[in-house]
Amino acid sequence: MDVERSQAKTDSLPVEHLPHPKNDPDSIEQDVLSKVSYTIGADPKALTTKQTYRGLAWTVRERLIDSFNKTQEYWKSKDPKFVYYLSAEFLMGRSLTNAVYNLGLEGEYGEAIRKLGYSLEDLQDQEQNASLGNGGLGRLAACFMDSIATTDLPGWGYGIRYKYGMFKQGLDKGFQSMAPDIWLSAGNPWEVYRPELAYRIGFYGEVKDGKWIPAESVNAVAYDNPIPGFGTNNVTNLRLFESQPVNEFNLDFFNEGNFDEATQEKRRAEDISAVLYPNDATDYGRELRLKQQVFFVSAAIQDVIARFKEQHSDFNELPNKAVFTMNDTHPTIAVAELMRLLIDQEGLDWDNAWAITTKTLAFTNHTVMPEALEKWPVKVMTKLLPRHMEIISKIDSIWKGSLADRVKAQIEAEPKAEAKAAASEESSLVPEDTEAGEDPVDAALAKYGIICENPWEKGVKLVNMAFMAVIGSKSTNGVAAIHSDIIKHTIFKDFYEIYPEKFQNKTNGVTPRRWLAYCNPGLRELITKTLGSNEWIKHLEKLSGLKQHAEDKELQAQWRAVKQENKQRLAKYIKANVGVDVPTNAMFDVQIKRIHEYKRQHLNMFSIINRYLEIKAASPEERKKFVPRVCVFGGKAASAYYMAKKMIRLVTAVGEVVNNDQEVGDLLKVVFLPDYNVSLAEVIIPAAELSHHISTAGTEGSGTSNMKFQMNGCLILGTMDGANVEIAQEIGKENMFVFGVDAEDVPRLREERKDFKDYDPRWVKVMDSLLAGQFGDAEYFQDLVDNVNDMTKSNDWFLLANDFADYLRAQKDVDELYKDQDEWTRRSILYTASSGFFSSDRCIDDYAREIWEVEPVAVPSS
Ligand code: B1H
Repeated sequence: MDVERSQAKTDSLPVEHLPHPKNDPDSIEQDVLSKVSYTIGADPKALTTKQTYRGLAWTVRERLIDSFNKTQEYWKSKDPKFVYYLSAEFLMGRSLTNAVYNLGLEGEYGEAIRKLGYSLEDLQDQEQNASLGNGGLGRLAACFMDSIATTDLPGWGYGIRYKYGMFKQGLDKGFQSMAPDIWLSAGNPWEVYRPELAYRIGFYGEVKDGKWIPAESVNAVAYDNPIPGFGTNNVTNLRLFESQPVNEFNLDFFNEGNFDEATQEKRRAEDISAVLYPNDATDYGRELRLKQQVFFVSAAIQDVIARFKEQHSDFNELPNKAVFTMNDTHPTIAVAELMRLLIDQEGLDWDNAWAITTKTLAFTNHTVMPEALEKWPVKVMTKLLPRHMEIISKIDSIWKGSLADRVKAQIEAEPKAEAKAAASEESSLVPEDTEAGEDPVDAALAKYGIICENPWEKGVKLVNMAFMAVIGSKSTNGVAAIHSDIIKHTIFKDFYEIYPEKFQNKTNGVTPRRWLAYCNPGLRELITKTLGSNEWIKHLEKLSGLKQHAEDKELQAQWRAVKQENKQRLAKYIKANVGVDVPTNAMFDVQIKRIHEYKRQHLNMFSIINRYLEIKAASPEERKKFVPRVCVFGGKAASAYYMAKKMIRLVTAVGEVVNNDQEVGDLLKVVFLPDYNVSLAEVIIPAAELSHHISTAGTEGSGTSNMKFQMNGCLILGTMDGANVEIAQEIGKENMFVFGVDAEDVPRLREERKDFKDYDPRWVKVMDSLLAGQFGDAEYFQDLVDNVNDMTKSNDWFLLANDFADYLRAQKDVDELYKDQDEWTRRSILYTASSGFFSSDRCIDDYAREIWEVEPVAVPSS
C-alpha cells in the first residue's frame, strides 16, 4: 500500500475559517463566473453553453465537498459499522440536476442560472452521462447509492473508473453500430482525484513457501465521487479505481528506439480500467475481465482494512465494522481475496480468517441466466492468481468433504434401493440426474463443487464463482420474491438445503428522486399539490394518499395534461433524433431495456407486425376503430450477441415500412431510439402510457424499469415474472395487463413444444410476412424466425409462439381500455399511488436491517 501518511502542520491554521461558498443566487452567479475564468480559463463575457455548464458544475462540486468532508469526519468520530457495495457497474447518468436538488438548492441555482441567461435544463444537457454500467444491475447500484445517502447509512460504493463507458450505440442503415464512449474528454467535476491513495495489485507469478510473488503489478488509484442524500446533510462516497502502471515509462527502451516497449507496461495497466466487459471471446479478453474483478475488489478490501486498522487492532472486530455486498458474480473473488489478505498479510490462521470472511461478505444474485453466472477456467485462474487458486482449492475441498458426509449420511438414513428414487425428491442432496450405477457422492460433488468439470469440454475444470460466493458469505439474496424462490429450488438448491438460513429475498427498488421527482417535474408538482406536501419524495409510501383522489375528474384532467406535455417532449426528441413525426394523440407504447431473447422484444415486434397486417387488411371504416399507437424501442445489444443485433434490425426494418405506409398513416409508428441511456430514460419514462415487461416467466431477476414506469403512472403489460408479480399485488392484478404462462409451467412446456405443430394462424401470417421479405431481407431474418419455430434448433426456448395468442388478447384489452380515458387515467393514478413499496429507500432499509446490520448515522446541522 502506498498511502502517504506524512502531513503538513495545519493544526494551528484557521482551516475552519476558510471562506465557505454562500448559497444566495448572486453569490452563486459570481462563483460560476469565477470558476469559468479561473478553472475553465474561458472569457466570462463570451461564454458558450458548455463552458457555462462546466463553470456551474464546479461550483456545485465545492458545495458537495464541504458536506462530504463533514460527513466522513463525523462518521470517523462515531466509528459505526459500514456497508461497502462492490459492483462492476455503477450507471450514474448525469449528476448536475440530481446534486442541485438533493442539496436543496434548486431555487437558488435556478435563479442564478436564469441571470446567466439559461435554464437548468439547457445546462444539464451539456453533461456527459457516466455510463459505467450496462443495464438494471448498474442502475440499481446507482439507486442504492442515492438511498444509502438519503437514509443516512454509513456506506460507500466501490467500483472501476472505466475510461470508456458503455459503448455509444448508433444506427447504420438500421443496424446497430458501436463507438467508444469518450465521456471524460471535457473533464469530470463530479470526482475528486486522490493520487495519494494507491494500492498495489499483483498478477501472475508463483507461490513460494506459501508466499505469492506476483510477476506483474499495477496501482489502483482512487477517485472519490461524492453522493449527496436528499433532505439530509449526509454526502457519501462512491470510490472508483483507475489502473495505473507502477513504472510509467521505460527510458532505456525509449532511448534504444523501442518506443512500443517503452510504454508497454503503461498500456497493459491502463487496459484494466479501459472498458466495461471487454469482449470475452478471446483468451486475452477473458483474462482481462478477471483482472478487472480482482483489481477493484482487492483495492476496495485493502482500502477498508487500512481504515479499519487506523482504529482497531483485533480483526475479530471486522465483521462488526464492515460488511461487503458482492453485486452479482463479478466481485465474488472477494471471498478468496479477503482470505488471502487476512492470512498472508495480517497473519491470521485459516479457521479464524474463514470465520471472519463468512461474517463480512454478503452475496446478491441478480439472474439465473447461465451466461451471467461466471465460471473461470482453473487454468486461467492458476496462471493469473496462483495464490487465490490455492485458497479456492482448499475452500472447495473442505466444502466437498462436508457435502460428501451429508450425502453419505442421507443415503444411510434411507434404504439404499430408494436412494435413486429419493433423488427426485426436494429434500435430497443426491442430484436428480444421477445415472443408475453412478456413485451418488461423486454425482453430488460433480454438480455442486466449486471446482467442477466443464460439461462442454471434457477435462477442463472451472471455478463456479456463484457457488463460492454462497459458501463464503453470510447471506445470499435474490432481487424479487419469485426470483429468490426460484434460486432456492434451482441453481442453489443444495446450498439452500444445507444453509436455509442464508437465503433471503430483497425486492429491488428505484430512487424516487431521479425517477419521479426530477425527471417528471409536472407530475411532482401535481402530486405535491394533491397531497399538500412533498414529504412523499423521502417517504414514498405517502403516495398512497393519491388513491382517494383517483376518481376525481379534475385531478384526472390535470394528470392527463402532464402526460400530454411529457409526450410532446418525447415527440420532439424523436423527430430531432430519428426524423419521424409521431402523433401525440396516439398511445405511447414503450419497451426499453437491454436487448435479449429472454426479454422478448421480438414478441412485441411480432405483435406489431400483426397489428400492421390487420390495419392493411381492414376497410377504411374498420380502420377508424384502431387505437393509434407510437411504439418506441430502446436498448443495446451486447457486442457479441448475434441474435440481439437481429432483433434491433427487426425493429428498424419494420419501422421503415410501417412509418412510410400512407394507408397506415398515424395509426401506427415504430421507432428505435439509438443510444438508450439514463438521460434518455428520463425523457421516455414520464411520457410512456404503456410499457412492456414481457420476459418468459422465470427468467427476469426483477426488472427495475417496471417500477420506474409504475411511479410515473404508466400502465404495464407484463408476464408474471420478476417484480411484475409484486407490482400486480400492489396495484391489484386486475389493473395490470397480464398474460403468458406461469414460471412453474415453463419446463414442462419446453418439453412439450419439441413436437409442437399447432401455431396460431396470426403467428403463421407474421412469420410468412417476414420470410416473404415484406420487411426487406428475408434471408437476414431467417434464423430469427427459425429460432422461435424450428423445434430442432432451439425449441422456442423462450416460448414466444406459445405466449403469442395470449399476448394478443392482452393487447386487445389495452386498446379497449385506452378508449375509456377516464378509466385509463384512474388506473394511471392508482399505479403511482401504489408504487411506494418500490422505493430504493425501502429496499436499502431491508438490506440494512436484515443483512448488513448497519444503522443510520446522520450528520447534525452545524
Ligand atoms: C442483471 C445482469 C448482468 N442481472 C452480467 N445480471 C452482465 C450480468 O455483461 N455481463 O457480464 C450483464 C448484466 N444484469 C439484472 O439485474 C437483471 O437481469 C434484472 O432482472 C434486475 O432487475 C437487475 C437488478 O437486480
